[in-house]
Amino acid sequence: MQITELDFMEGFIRMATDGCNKGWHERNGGNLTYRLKKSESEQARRFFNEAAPWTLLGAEVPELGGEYFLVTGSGKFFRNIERCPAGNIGLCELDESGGSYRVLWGLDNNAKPTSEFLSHLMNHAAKIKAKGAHYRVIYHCHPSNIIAMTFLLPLNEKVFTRELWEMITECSIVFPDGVGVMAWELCGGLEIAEKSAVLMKNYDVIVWAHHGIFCAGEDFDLTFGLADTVEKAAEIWLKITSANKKKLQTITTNNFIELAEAFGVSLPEKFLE
Ligand code: 2HA
Ligand code: ZN
Repeated sequence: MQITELDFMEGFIRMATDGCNKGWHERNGGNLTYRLKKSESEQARRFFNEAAPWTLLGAEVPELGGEYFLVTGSGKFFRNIERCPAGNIGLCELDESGGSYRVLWGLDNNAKPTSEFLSHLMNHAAKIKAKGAHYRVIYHCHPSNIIAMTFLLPLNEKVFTRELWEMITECSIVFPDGVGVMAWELCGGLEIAEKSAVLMKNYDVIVWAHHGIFCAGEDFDLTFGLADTVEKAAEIWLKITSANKKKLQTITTNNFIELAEAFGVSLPEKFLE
């Protein structure tokens, strides 16, 4: 058995490949991290390089001390992950302080974790604190239609949430909390990480203007499905907007209230005005 045959590895690689096939990962665009369950790190242990050296993260995320993560590599292309996992992704351990990591498997030839690793860790921590330890995935991708929307609408959560919810009946059930929205921000830095972590308390999806989306989920299916649903809604929005006609009918506030009751989700008041 190879490490890449373990279920969580296959799930990670399949999600990366699916995102790539969707056209969301041009060149080295995007990054993905997964926090392993205890049973999964035990299964993978026999493949670990226990002599791997520690590297400082640049900040501490003490809530995640001692946890294990699968991460995409810095500068690596998602399209190469399936063909060569060990060269493009890695399995990292955080030390007990949450201030250093080491690569126990993968990221061959001295490759590094994504430049957004610290940002992902801060957002894992924010999500766990807000929603619970069942959240394990942080995913960033560059889907065209949602990026296009950020040039055409005011960058505010109410406008984006309502427009997206109205595009497909399932949307308010798939992302009942709505979407967070951030103005353009320099990527790779601490600022975008900190602002995202604040929004992560309330939202599973954050739209980064003129860049992409940053989202969190409990497993690969739910996180990928979330990005897919948001992007499909954005595609419909762009199609109807391009038709240059006003909507003649839509899903109304009363319809959303009916949906919430029927599916047992709670929709924030501020999106129902
Ligand atoms: O990893 O998408 O935002 C490349 C990026 C950074
Ligand atoms: Zn990006």
